[in-house]
Parts: sequence; structure tokens; C-alpha cells
Amino acid sequence: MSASAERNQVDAVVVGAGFAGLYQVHRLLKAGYRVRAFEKGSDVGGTWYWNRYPGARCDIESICYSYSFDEALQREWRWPQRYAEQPDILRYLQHVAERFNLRPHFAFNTAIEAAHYDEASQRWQVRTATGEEISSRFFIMATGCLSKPLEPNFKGLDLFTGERYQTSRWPHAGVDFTGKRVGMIGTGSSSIQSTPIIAQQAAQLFVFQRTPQFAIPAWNRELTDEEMRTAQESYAELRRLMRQSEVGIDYESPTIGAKEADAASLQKQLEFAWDRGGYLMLAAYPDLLTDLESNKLVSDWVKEKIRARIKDPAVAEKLIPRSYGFGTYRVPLETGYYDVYNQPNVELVDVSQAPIEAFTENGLKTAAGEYALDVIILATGFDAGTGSLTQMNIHGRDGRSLTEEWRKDIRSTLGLQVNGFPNLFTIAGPLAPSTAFCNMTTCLQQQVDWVTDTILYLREHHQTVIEPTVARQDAWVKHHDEIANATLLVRTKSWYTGANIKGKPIRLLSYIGGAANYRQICEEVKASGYPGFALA
Ligand code: N01
Repeated sequence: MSASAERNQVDAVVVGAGFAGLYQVHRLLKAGYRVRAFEKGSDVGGTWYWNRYPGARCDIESICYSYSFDEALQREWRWPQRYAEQPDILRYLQHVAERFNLRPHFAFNTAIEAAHYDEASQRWQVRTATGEEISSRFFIMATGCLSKPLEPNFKGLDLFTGERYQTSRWPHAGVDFTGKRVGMIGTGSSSIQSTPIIAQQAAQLFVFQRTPQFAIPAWNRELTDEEMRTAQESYAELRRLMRQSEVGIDYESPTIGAKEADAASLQKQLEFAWDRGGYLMLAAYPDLLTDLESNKLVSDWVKEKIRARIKDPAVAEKLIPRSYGFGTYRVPLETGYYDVYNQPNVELVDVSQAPIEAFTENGLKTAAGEYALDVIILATGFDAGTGSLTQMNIHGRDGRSLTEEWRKDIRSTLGLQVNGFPNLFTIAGPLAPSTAFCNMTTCLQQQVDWVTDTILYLREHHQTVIEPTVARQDAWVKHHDEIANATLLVRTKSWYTGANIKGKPIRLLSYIGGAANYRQICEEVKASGYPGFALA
């Protein structure tokens, strides 16, 4: 066999060079497998490679947002801030790639165009956009759950002669907004993080809002040497607590629900959670996401906090969410977001009743008026959960198309394997715990470990193929839906359920049964020899 033919006959193809892909390649190499990995971007980083907009930072505390698989790494790395900003996280991932010599195993600037499972050889035939054909036993997607940007199909999109940017495809050289009239479309996390910084530079900033958000203060700050040292020394215990937690970070919740608390203790508890900042606010009460009455109490309290930030009461009312409850749409953390609406150069444009109709040569037009702009920013979100996989043209047994199947109904087993697609693994795939309800670094590592252990199990048991049965898959979907449908999340229109994409089947995309519970289920499957999975 020639060297290039040998290079293209591998045990595993891994797609993606973010947190999951890097760790997956590391684990497989350590176990002695031949691996080729592919990444569309020009370097490692995944989410943190693409999302370079001003103000991009992680909403999970940096001490918890890192790998735990290597003791020396976690003891040596120093995070500068409570919530790490994008350049710091990218620097961390570049360091990990260097430290474990992972880059040589990746082909960068290389998208996967198509892949099909060949039943005769029991191997995946994978084709890249650069024309390579690779034959692999295992096909592992580490493509992230928020990787395929959603670009709304605005009329006249290309007529606009000014600058146009998408937050998730931000130019590496940055953008200078000085003296410019800027239009920001969308008010999700990306917009909420970037708006305060853009508002400092732009001559005028129009924020086009369709749905207001319950953003809560991050209270970001520098980490002291002492805090960092304490974390580094106690990582073993912290990681243990994180793994045992509901969402992959350690926190405490009261035992009673919000509606059971009297007015004084409710006020005290919410102030306490608010002051701690960030996601700990979501843990303010255990029934926040399941009980309408409790959710309303907390939502009303947060609404008052928002009102208190805005000088003009008419603008404040526009910023108050009314169609859903706190926590049922991804809660963005903010630093100075509401304050921008007190600046004279910032205008909030409510497009809920008067939608954006078209882009024009000089800006854009809503049903209520026209806006002259030099720059338009699309902060319009993602085709979450499925988008990164369905864009890839994956065909399993009998030529079954993953795109076609998920167009009708999004089904998976543990979020990690799909019936009809043997040896395909989908890390952070739909119906696994992912970004919405889990600290990604905790959950991704656990899922990579399960995938690797599964591959090792096959080797030990002289098997080459694993595929979930229809019955096992049906059981997982039923379990997932039962938990999801008992929450208030499914009542809110957002990317959490795929409702931001016209025609996408509605189902909560992330498993919400708890990270620790999910880990235990995965461990039991492994320990009991993969019941409900066909091994061949
Ligand atoms: O996207 P989004 P995002 N006309 O989907 C609006 C993660 N993240 O990129 O709500 C007008 O939240 C849309 O309006 P509506 C995080 O998990 C993490 O901000 O559909 N508006 C909405 O306001 C987050 O949840 C971090 O009515 C239109 C916005 O665009 C996820 O990524 C940082 C429109 C999209 O908001 C996605 O966040 C940033 C139209 N035609 C992001 N179409 C970290 O902390 C869409 N919109 C790591």
C-alpha cells in the first residue's frame, strides 16, 4: 500500500478541533489508534475560533471551564478573569494542542463534504471538500451544538453596499466601528455581549429586537492569585463535585420551591443568587423551570431589576420579556448591556410588530421605517444541535440519510449514536446534555470518554461494529421527552427546541435529566455490556 493510501485507511475520523475534538484525538492516540482529524477553520478552537466578536466570553466561570483529564495542565493553567474572554480560551486550546502534540493529526481548512457507511467492509467512506477520500472504522463528530450559523433570508440581503458581519464568523482582524452607523440584528447572548462594546465606538447603534431577554449581570472581575492557587490545589475535589452535579458545575439550591417561600425569604434568596451572579441565579430555586407559579415569582423579580437599569420607562418596557418565563430561553450574562440604552447614540428598535422587511442599498427597512446604516451585524443565532451534522451529507446503512431522517424527526440514543448509522458517534449531539444545560467542558469530556471506552470495549471483545437498536433508541427518546415535557422550556419558542428554524421538528435538543444522572446511565450501559446495542 502506498504511503498516501495507508494514510487514508484509519481507525477513526474525528471532525472538529474544539474542546471535544482535541480531547477525542488525544484519547484515541493514547490508546494506539490510527486517527485522522478534520477542521473547517484554519486552526484549533472550535466555537472559540469562530466567535471572535467584541466582548465574546464564556458564561461559565473559567475555573470550571477547562479540561480535567490532565492534572499537570489544570494545576499550571492560570485564568485571568472570573469569566474568560474568547482570546484567553483560544490561547488555552492552542496550548493544549501544543502540549499534547495534536495539531499534526488535524487537516485544517478542510470541511467534510460527505460520508457513507459501506456495509460490506463495515467502514465509513469519508470525502473532504479538498478531495481526499478516507476509509475509517469509526466516524466521530465533535462538531459542536452551535456551529452552523443561521443567516435569515432577508429580502435584498446582497443589495446592501455597506459592511455586513455575522457574530459567529467574525473577521480575525477585528472591525473598527468608529464614527459609523451600525445596525445590530438580534438580542441573544452574542448581541448582548457585543452591544456594549460596539456602542462605545459607533456614532449610532440601532439594536433590532424581536424578543427581549432576561439578561443577568455576570459580575465579571479579575481573579486573584490566591483564588487561582486555591482552585488549582483543590481541583480534584471540585471536579468530583462538578461531575456529580446537575449541570456540570457545583452549586447549592434551597430545598423548597419559590412559591413555598414567604416574601421576605424569597427576596433574600433572590438577592443572594443575584449577587453571586451568572448561572447560580438559575439555581435560585429548584422548581424554577418546572413550576409556572414559582417561575412567575422569579421572572417578575428579575423584570424589576431590568426596569431599574433603564432611565426611559418606555424603553424599559420594550426590554421586558413577556412571552416566556425566566430561564426558559438561554439566559445571557451581561456586562453593561442594559446601560447602553441610556446612551444618546443607542436606539432600541422593536421589530416584534414591525418586522425587518428588506435590506436596501443604504441600510434596512422595517414595516415601520427605514434606517440608514454603514454596518449591519447579524447576531441571529444558529441551527442548533442538528445543523452541524445535517449539513454534512451523512448516509448510513441502506443509504439512509441523516439529514432526511432528522428533517422528519430528531431521534438518537443517549445523544451519542443513531440507529441505522453504525459506528457513527455524535458528541454533544441532539438529546445528549449540551450547552443549554451543561457546562460543556464537563459533559464533552464525559461523552468523549464514553465513546473511547466503547471503542476499546469492542477491541477487547473482538467486535468491530456497534449500533443502537430501534427499541433502545425509542426508549431513550421517550425518556428524554418525558423529562423535557415536564419542564416549562418546551413552552418557549427558542433554539432550545429548534423553534428558531422554520420547519424544524420541535423537540428539546439538549437532555435535561441532569449531567450526573446521564453519566450514570452511560456508565451502566458500558458496565452491563451495551444492552440495546447490536455488536458485530
Ligand atoms: O443566538 P440566539 P446567539 N428578525 O439564537 C434574532 C451560545 N452563546 O448567537 O428570539 C429579527 O440566542 C432572534 O430573535 P427571536 C448560547 O448558548 C454562548 O445570540 O428569534 N431578529 C434572537 O434575538 C446562546 O444561547 C456564549 O425572536 C431575528 C437573535 O436573533 C447561543 O449561543 C456567547 C431574526 C438570535 O439569538 C446562541 O446565541 C454567545 C429576524 N429575522 C452565544 N432572526 C457564551 O457564553 C433571528 N433573530 C459562551
